[in-house]
Amino acid sequence: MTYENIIAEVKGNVGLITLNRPKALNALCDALIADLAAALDDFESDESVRAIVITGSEKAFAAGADIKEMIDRDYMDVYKADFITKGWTRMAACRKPTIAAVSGFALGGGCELAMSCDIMIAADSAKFGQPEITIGTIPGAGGTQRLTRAIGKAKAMEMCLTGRMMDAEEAERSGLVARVVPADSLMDEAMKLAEKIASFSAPVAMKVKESVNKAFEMTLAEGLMFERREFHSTFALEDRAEGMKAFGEKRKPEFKHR
Ligand code: CO8
Repeated sequence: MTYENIIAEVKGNVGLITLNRPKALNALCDALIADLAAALDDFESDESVRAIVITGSEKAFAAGADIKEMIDRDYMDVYKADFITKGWTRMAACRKPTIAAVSGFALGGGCELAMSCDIMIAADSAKFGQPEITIGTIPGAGGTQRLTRAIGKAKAMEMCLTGRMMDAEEAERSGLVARVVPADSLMDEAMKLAEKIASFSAPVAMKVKESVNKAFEMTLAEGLMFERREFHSTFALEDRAEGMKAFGEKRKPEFKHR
């Protein structure tokens, strides 16, 4: 499938989405968000895809929602259309593991999109920020929520209240990104990570993702119970039987993703 604002391709068992509006630093216009949602639908229904990487260009992962598209909208426009809810929540709703490979600017909605992914890997050139306050608005796709959970109140407040950008090294130190790598090896490292995840049982990886995400939604007792039930449920999988059998036989497991 070809899209106007992104490039979507399957490489081995990894679905790769490259945001592709270079002239606007990958600003997330409505059409791009629709393309992204459609590509994710495709990847979710493609059984060969077991992990998804989303990236931008060297200069910008994405410089935010498209400001030019928003300029003339009024309250009733965004309220009636429930602006952001449909397309924007698609990434967070993705059941397969997702990795954001971030180079350059990840600002506003760009930072929020990256934070909707399960793992963020940053090039040493990456810059994160929630600059909405500088244009008279506030984050609308998780900037005040996911950022606060990731890096804590002190830094999240500072970033959202001043629009200050955080570089890659600080982002790693603060817990926003899993790893910082040299810019020229970003895609190699992100694809390697995705391929590693894709080499494991797909339903098990989905259960890991769902369980970790519950930590942000439930009390500890509820989360522990959810985890235990998911753990129990892996005993219904052929891949659990194969994984443990292979360990006993000192060989590599051959997962069937069932
Ligand atoms: N929207 C539209 N166009 C943009 C955006 C954007 N967010 N960012 C950059 N561009 C365009 C510029 O207008 C410029 O276009 P043109 O050449 O036609 O003038 C082109 O991209 C290149 O940009 P610059 O010349 O500004 O490049 P610089 O290297 O000088 O600066 C910056 C790079 C610092 C990233 C700068 O472009 C900038 O500050 N961009 C805006 C960042 C920002 O404020 N982002 C937050 C947007 S609001 C938001 O994301 C709310 C999210 C809410 C949830 C989602 C709801 C949909």
